Amino acid sequence: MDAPHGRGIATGRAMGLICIFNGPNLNLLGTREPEIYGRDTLDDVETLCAEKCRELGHAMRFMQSNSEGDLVTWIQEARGKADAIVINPAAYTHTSIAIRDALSAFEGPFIEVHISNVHARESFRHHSYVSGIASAVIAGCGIAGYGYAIDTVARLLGHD
Ligand code: CA2
Repeated sequence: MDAPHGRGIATGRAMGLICIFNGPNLNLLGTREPEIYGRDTLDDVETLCAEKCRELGHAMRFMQSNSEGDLVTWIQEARGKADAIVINPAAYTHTSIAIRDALSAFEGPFIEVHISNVHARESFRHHSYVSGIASAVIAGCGIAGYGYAIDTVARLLGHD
């Protein structure tokens, strides 16, 4: 239900910005490996996130890149602007100290999301460079995990 009891800008409450960052190959979502990632596309993920942010009265920035440097730059740019980050670093989860270092410099909470249950897959997906500094980690819930992450961010920010 939409803003029946004081949610969002209609009531004059300041909207916090949530940045949602997606790593390499997530632009292919819905085109291959539906048994692992489902049939939803990245556009569907963006729509889900936009609806959840609107419901909770947050502004949203949703981005995807196949480049590690883009992700590092966007995380740096979120400093002082975003209230929280939701990130699916995709394969960089398992390789990137640079993304971990950028996230450690972000002052707000961040949540790591994986569509699949990485722990039930190949052993190289069991280690994450970012989980140890994340406020929460969500894996194996499909694209619904992004919505759970936004709910969790709103609770952590005291905006739920
Ligand atoms: O489960 C997740 O969300 C992952 O972050 C997805 C990454 C994978 O490397 C991580 O281990 C777990 C892969 C994203 C690529 O997604 C594709 C989707 C369809 C076709 C090809 C790739």
